[in-house]
Amino acid sequence: PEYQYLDLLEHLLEKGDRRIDRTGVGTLSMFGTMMRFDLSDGTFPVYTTKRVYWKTAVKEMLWFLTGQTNIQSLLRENVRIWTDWPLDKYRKATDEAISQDEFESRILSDDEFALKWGDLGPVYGKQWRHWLDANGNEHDQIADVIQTLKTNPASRRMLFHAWNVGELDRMALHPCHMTYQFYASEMASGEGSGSRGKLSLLVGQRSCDLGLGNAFNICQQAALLYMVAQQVDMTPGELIWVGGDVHLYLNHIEMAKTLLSREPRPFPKLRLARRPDSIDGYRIEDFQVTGYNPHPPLEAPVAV
Ligand code: THF
Repeated sequence: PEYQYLDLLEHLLEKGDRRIDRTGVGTLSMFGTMMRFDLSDGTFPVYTTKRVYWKTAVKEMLWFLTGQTNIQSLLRENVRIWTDWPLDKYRKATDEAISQDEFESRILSDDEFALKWGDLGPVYGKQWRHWLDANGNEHDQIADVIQTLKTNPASRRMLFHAWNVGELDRMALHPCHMTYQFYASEMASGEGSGSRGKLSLLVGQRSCDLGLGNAFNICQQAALLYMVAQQVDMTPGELIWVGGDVHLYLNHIEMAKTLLSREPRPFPKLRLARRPDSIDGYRIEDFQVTGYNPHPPLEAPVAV
């Protein structure tokens, strides 16, 4: 279960540093934390003390992997978690009192409108798949990591990064989860078993909304590890998550207390139904999750 997560919440409630953040909402904050999740037995770390919409989170990860940055393709999958930022920008630019529903249906039905108002700038997908270097060459960091895992898995350079300094000012939001570093172990003991070893993933996240985003981040990063491990014929090892500024928004405090009052339950299991030919071939239907029995959902506002 999610005891590491609940411990962080408890620590923030008791000892968090209270400050006003960029969004003006205010947070309780701490600096420098780690959580480790062992995925080697098929565990899928979806928190249970409230219902987590893990399909939405995995769809967001699949969207990152497509390299796209426009919310139109997310909305086509009925994922609405990124709408607030373009919507906020649109309202400020036009002074139009447009509802979220209305804005989303315009993005979906009007390609020209989507092009103008739906793009988040060079965020995750762009940097992961199309990082543009000073010579004008594009780099597919995901393909490079997978290639290295296949050919030189003892490498200490298997990582991809989203913090492209020169493009930060054009992003709707600076990347929160930034570095994804892979590590392969037990490469010899896998001989004969069909597995080339055990694959672990360390994620470095500079800023973490513990009440809302973290539940999404952890399960989508686990999903990524399952996909990459499958592509390189390894078995999933550990997901190690390192947080910089880890915070609880002040308007999530009641929710946090409710989460802490609930008894966590065992994590569900994940099985990939299919082995696509490449990392680009995964669909949401491939993620077969069993044994997810969460407490009821809790709603919390997102700070924009
Ligand atoms: N900004 C803030 N303040 N918090 C974040 O978690 C966050 N993200 C992304 C970018 N900026 C952020 C956006 N990701 C939800 C989940 C993830 C988000 C944004 C919003 C959310 O509202 N979740 C609800 C309902 C989900 C649904 O409707 O399907 C939930 O109850 O979990 C962190 O990467």
